[in-house]
Amino acid sequence: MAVDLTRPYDANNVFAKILRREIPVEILYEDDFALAFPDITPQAAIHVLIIPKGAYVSASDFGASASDLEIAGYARAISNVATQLGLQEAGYRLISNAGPDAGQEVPHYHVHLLAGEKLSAKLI
Ligand code: IU
Repeated sequence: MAVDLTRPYDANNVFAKILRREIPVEILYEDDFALAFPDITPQAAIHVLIIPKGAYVSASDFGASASDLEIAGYARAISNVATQLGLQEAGYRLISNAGPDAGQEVPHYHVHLLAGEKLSAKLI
């Protein structure tokens, strides 16, 4: 079911459980602000989810409520993941779905990093 952006953060969502280490994942990157792990249903040769450690439902919630330090730290983490994956030259795509029209499924803010092949279906 698509995420309802009017609802408060649900601490039982799957990414919150991953952050609490209640669900195991292959951790590709971690720092004080973010955690990155492979998407369970990859849509590209490389498909990594990068999530902030704070409890935010969407990009809107994050942008409105996170501290400047968290926002800067998360942006830095995304850059670090791309660098760590060796994608500076080949490039990558970042996508974040927010709410029903975008089809957001997990109510913890996340960015999808897609890479490793020529990506099709360019929407913008
Ligand atoms: P969305 O932007 O909320 O639609 O993306 C959620 C993603 O989380 C989606 O690509 C799922 O494959 C992915 N995912 C996951 O990696 N592990 C899980 O346990 C669950 C979803 I549930």
